[in-house]
Formats: sequence, structure tokens, C-alpha cells
Amino acid sequence: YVVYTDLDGTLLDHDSYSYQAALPALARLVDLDIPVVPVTSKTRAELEPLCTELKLQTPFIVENGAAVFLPKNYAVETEEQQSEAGVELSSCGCYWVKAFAPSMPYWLQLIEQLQQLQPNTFVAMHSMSVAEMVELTSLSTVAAERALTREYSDPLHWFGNDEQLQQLSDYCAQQDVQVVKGGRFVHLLKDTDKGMALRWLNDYLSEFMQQADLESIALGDGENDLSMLRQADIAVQVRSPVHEFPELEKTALYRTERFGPEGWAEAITKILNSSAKQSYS
Ligand code: 2M8
Ligand code: MG
Ligand code: MG
Repeated sequence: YVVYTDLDGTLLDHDSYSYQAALPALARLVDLDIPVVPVTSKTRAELEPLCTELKLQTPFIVENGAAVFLPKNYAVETEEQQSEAGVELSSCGCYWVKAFAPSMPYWLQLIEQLQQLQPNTFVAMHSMSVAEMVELTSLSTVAAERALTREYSDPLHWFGNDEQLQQLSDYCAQQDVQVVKGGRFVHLLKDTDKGMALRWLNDYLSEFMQQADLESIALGDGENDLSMLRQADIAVQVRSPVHEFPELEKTALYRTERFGPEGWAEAITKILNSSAKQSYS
């Protein structure tokens, strides 16, 4: 198995951002050498300290599938090995990076167009102060600064109505931009989504770990998680305290009873117990 997990509202509590309730299940995965890969709307600046705290030395996927970060000591080390595996990665400090999404200049010009199309319906993150971000998210000041350190996306704080959001979506669709809801913000995606990035990384890991059929488990709570839940062998929808389960047609689908990290632990425990039973029967 490889576990691909959303963070906010899934591994982390929607309100407190705590992962406490998931720790025993996470420890079980670590014991079994099952990699846990965060797949999130968050930025690299947010992921680095979190991975250190959770002792995750695994790859992670930032800004809704925008880029995959592979620690150099985890993945293949040399460019020769990479070209043998048929991939091209760029080097960035202690990571190899595979980027799919356009970078900030693209988003800034698109958002300018959107402002003209729909004035007074949203505020984009690039124009928010740290204090405003803290107010909207209840993140700490340091965490809010990290969330504002965006490399590939500019989430919108949306306050227009549904009809206006549909108009925005239609306009974006003409430019091949997808509009999806996260827990608090509206996200704009181009040339990627969480599902695409999961597919790429799972293929890469299958090659690298020399395991042909690496089974994937994906966990998420939001609309922005549906693409990765569709890609995964086993999909888990974690219950949210702020919205219903987003619609998903899938056979191997488990919906948790509990919210956030408690639901995360509930699902992982259930999956591990049932696969242990299978291998002994
Ligand atoms: C944003 O992401 C969440 C994901 O569900 C949202 O849309 O509500 C991102 O900007 C992320 O970087 C940030 O940490 C989070 C804070 O709530 O909001
Ligand atoms: Mg979420
Ligand atoms: Mg998310």
C-alpha cells in the first residue's frame, strides 16, 4: 500500500488543525513501512514543518496537485537513474520536483480578468494580509504566513452566490481552468489536479520501489479530493463537520462515521484489519 492523504478536514481537524486523534493509526502505518503521502492545497512552506513534526520522510504533493516534492534521499538520487526511469525532474534544494501547474504570473493575470468579470465576489490570497488570513482560517500568524507563501496557486476567499460561482467556472473552463471548493477557499487548477499528481507519483513509486502493482489508498473530505479518490484503489471519504459528502460514484468507497482525524484513524484501522484478516485466511 501507499496512503495518499488530504490534510485540512482529513488528517487535520477542520477547526483546530490538530492531527492528535490520527497518531495511533499513523504509527501503525509507519510500523508496517507503508508510505504516507500528503496531497493537499497547502504550500511547500506549510508542508515542510508539518512533515518534520510527523516524522514523514516521504514525498508530498502541494497546492492541489500543482507539484510533487520528492526528498532526494528518498527517491532515485542521480539524474542518470531518473532518465533510466524515463522522468525529468528539477532540482530544488533537498528535493526533486515535478511541477504540473503554471506559476504565479499566470494566476495573477487570470485573477485580474476574474476581478473584472465578477467584481466584489472574492478576495484572492495574494492580496490578503497575514492578519486577514489569520481571521479567515484561525491559523497562527506563523502558519498563516506559510499559507500565503504560494508558488503555484492563488486560492480565492469567495463571498459571491452560487450563480456567480457557476459563471466564474464557465469562464475559467474556456481557459482550461478547473474551479473546485476546498474547506474554506475556492481553488483554481490548471493542467493538473490531485488525481493526476497521485497517478504520476504512484507510477513513479511503483517503478522506484520495484513493486508492480502498488495499491493506493486515498483519503479526503472535500470536492477538491474527488479526482484523487477516483484514481485510488481504495477511496475514503472522511466526514466533514461543515459540509455533506461530495458526490462520488465508486465501488471501493468507504465513508467514515467520525469527523476529520478521528475518521481518518477509523478508516485506516478498518482497512489494515481487513487486509490482515485476508492474508491469514
Ligand atoms: C487553504 O486550503 C483549504 C483546504 O481545504 C481550504 O480551501 O479551506 C489553503 O490556502 C491552505 O494553504 C491553507 O493552509 C488552508 C487554511 O485553512 O486553506
Ligand atoms: Mg480537506
Ligand atoms: Mg485540502
